[in-house]
Amino acid sequence: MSAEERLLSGERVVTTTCSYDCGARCVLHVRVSDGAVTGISTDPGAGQGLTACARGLRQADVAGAPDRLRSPLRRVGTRGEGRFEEIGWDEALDAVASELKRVRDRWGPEAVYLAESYGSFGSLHGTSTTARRFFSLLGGCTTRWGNMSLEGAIYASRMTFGAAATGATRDNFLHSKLLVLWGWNPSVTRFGPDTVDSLRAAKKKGIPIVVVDPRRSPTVEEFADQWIALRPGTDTALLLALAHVLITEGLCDLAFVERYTHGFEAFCDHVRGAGDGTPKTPVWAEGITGVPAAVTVELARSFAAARPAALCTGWAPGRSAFGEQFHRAAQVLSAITGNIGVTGGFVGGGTGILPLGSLGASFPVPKAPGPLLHGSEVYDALLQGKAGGFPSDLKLVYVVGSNFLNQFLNVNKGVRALQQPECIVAHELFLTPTARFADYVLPVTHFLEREDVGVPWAGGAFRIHMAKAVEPLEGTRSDLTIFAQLAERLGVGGYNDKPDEQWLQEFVAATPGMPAWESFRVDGVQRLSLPEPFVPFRDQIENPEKFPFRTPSGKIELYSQKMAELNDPLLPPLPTYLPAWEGHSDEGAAGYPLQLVTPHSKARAGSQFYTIPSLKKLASDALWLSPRDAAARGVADGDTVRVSSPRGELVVAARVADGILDGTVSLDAGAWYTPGPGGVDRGGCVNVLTADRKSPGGAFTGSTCRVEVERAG
Ligand SMILES: Nc1nc2c(c(=O)[nH]1)N[C@H]1C(S)=C(S)[C@@H](COP(=O)(O)OP(=O)(O)OC[C@H]3O[C@@H](n4cnc5c(=O)[nH]c(N)nc54)[C@H](O)[C@@H]3O)O[C@H]1N2
Ligand SMILES: Nc1nc2c(c(=O)[nH]1)N[C@H]1C(S)=C(S)[C@@H](COP(=O)(O)OP(=O)(O)OC[C@H]3O[C@@H](n4cnc5c(=O)[nH]c(N)nc54)[C@H](O)[C@@H]3O)O[C@H]1N2
Ligand SMILES: [Mo]
Repeated sequence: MSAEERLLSGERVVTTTCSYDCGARCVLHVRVSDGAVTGISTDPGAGQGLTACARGLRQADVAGAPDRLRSPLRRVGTRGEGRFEEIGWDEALDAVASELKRVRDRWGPEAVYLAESYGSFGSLHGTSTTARRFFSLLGGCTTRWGNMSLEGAIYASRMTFGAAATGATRDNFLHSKLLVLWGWNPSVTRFGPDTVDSLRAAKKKGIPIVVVDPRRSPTVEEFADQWIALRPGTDTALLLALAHVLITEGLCDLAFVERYTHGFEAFCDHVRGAGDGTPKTPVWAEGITGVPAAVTVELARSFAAARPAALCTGWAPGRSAFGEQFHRAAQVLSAITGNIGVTGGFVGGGTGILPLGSLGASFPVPKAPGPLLHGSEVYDALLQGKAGGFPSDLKLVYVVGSNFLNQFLNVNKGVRALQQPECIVAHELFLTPTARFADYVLPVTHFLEREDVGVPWAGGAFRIHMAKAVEPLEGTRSDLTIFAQLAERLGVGGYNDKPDEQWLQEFVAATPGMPAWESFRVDGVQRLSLPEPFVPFRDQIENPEKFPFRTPSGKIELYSQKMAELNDPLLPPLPTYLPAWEGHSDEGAAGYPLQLVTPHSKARAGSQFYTIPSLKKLASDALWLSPRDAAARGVADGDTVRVSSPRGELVVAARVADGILDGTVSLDAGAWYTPGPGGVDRGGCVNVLTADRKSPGGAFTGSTCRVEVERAG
């Protein structure tokens, strides 16, 4: 259709972006006619580097899905059974307000556990911010600490650099002489929409790329000149062995070390084995990681020779038992080779903080008092309460933008724990495995039905205006509206006293680098033009007297003084390989010989879109099994297999192929828990297998799990 024909037919095109917790944030052009979405496209030209993926292009299927919730629901069956009756909004809001009041009056605000997450990342309609603001104004509640994605990276970044945010813009890749993508799969798991484009440009330029991953991932297929396969959870051993080569062969950047780092001597002693009598040699690491010593020596030499070189860490290796050690070791390796704060280097760790601000101005959250639980403690806290040493007896669970039963560790314990509270409320678009356990489900709007500002979380120097494409689906309300209406019922003032547009206008005005609201709204996309790639800690390196690192020594802490003060053998001051529970060498897990990794899916954002047929057919929800491990179990490609751990069992199809290390299996996270006979999950939800145990530094341990596999039936 030509532009003229469009105009005549009354069709308009608006710009928006997905607001999910996906690393990308891409341009969507939404065609709307007669109040309905008629198509979605993206714009590889004008929006260079912001090209949407299949998930974005199919959002009309999500917003218009037949299983989308269209009425408030009240439970009539037993918890989790999934039987509900439809009720009116007034009745639902009255009931939820009265439950909140009852529980708070009787047990105090800390008896409410707010289970919020990032169903929406919008600046105004963010699920975490809208919920936290409500409960703060209400006087507090119990909340969660521990970032499920990258707590290991955050912890390490704070200890090493005194800062949580360490993101760089992606044009930086083009200035590296060597890229090592470590436990990172950006061809699938999106980290800024411009990441893959920049990697493609780097590859075209001839920059060598090494990928370190137990799987031959799509990133290995697309980019790797060399694939180094190591056993999951052994990364720190390999990083220390690389450091051993650098130190013993005199390949460190000593001028950089001298000027900017603290604790080099102690680190060298540690690597040479002064403390425990074990030098961290490539041969030592080979026994742990499975990576041949010669490969380690060669990688160390080429990393040192390539100046600058970028050691780009993903988050899955850090989302594990002792995951903070992985990020500490990677950061130290970058520091001793002088690759911090320079164009073409990389700081393994967190995300964000560009001149536009990290996550941008967003709906303000006043400070709420209240106890904190780590995400891995929530089920024990629900089951045991104060008697078990937890800060409160939880009576009401309030879920906003999270499918935590599916996405937290140890689903079967979660199923038992969710029988405990007196009331569960969920704001949802779909009847997820978590929402099935609610007493009240309140149906919410989709992002195509709201105006907002989209902010990338991984080093993207841009903002996207999210136009409201269509009116909310009948029967749904935004989280903001729901909380405002509950606030009114509970006599809480000031929750939302402005129209959406006024809030957004204020956010934009308060964000440096943004144009006037009206022109942003018309242009749709605001890109920052940066004179050179944005690199974290450039100031600290170029002008160390004026900008010291915010660590006790004012330098990059190879030896962390803060960690030394903890005096905790599981959080040692120097990056250390600590053999993991359910790691490859854990004899206690002998009955479960295979290590499970759980990557994110190309067809989902977390657990979302699992029920959308057009996306489901793009998913590859099969268990990857090496030919040797398959043969040992009599499993052929396509067979149905039973996967078990001490926590639970699931059945799923097997995909037998080269491309995964022997002893390791892989199943994408995010499939929906669908219990069948005997509680065996038929949906393929990995977290029926994982253990609800946190790493000492707070890392979420979804990548740490041992399992056994057998042919089913
Ligand atoms: N398409 C898509 N994109 C997404 C998301 C999504 O659901 N779908 N989710 C977003 C979110 S919330 C996040 S937090 C990020 C997640 O981003 P990441 O945590 O980086 O991604 P994962 O897919 O879990 O894992 C990346 C790679 O690490 C490998 N790996 C696993 N364990 C180990 C290990 O012990 N050592 C090494 N070296 N490698 C290992 C896996 O095989 C995989 O290829 O992605 C974001 N982007
Ligand atoms: N084993 C294992 N487990 C993992 C991971 C792993 O790699 N391995 N990854 C972990 C990571 S990195 C993450 S981030 C977590 C993700 O865990 P969650 O944040 O709980 O995951 P999502 O599946 O994204 O759930 C978001 C929910 O919000 C709903 N939603 C969407 N938009 C809105 C809205 O506007 N309002 C409201 N109220 N709801 C909305 C969606 O329907 C969806 O059910 O999972 C973690 N779990
Ligand atoms: Mo995440």
